[in-house]
Amino acid sequence: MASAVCVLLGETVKGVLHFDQQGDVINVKGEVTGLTPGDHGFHVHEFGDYTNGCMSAGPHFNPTAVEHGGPTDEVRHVGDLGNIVANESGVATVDIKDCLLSLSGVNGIIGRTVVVHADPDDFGKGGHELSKVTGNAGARVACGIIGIGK
Ligand SMILES: [Cu+2]
Ligand SMILES: [Zn+2]
Repeated sequence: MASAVCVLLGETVKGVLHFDQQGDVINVKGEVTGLTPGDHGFHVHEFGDYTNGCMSAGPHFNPTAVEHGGPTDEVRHVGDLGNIVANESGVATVDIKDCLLSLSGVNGIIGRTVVVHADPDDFGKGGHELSKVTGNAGARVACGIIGIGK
């Protein structure tokens, strides 16, 4: 299995993401539209469950039970992909390389959910009570379940 795909759907926020794995590196590429300009928290959450919308996706995917962090931090959730940045038109071009996520094994993300948030992820450093849990990234403005790609 070398690729996965995710269609993000929210009230106004939409997007498509492609995941391609080469060895230990996953490249996440795509475009998200309908955002407010600026940074938006971007994570893989634990469950591929949409029964109650994006809330059913549960917490950040965190198989090692550690604190929340930024994507380049040593201590981080597997699902912590940082922020995507929307331009003045509300469009974020996503091109992220990550070595912790995987398409299989204990860090496997197939069947889990990508969530885009209303606010920036503070990478655990914001001093808010939620910083070390979620990066205090606010509401879930779009999400989509990660499926096996062609
Ligand atoms: Cu999230
Ligand atoms: Zn996290």
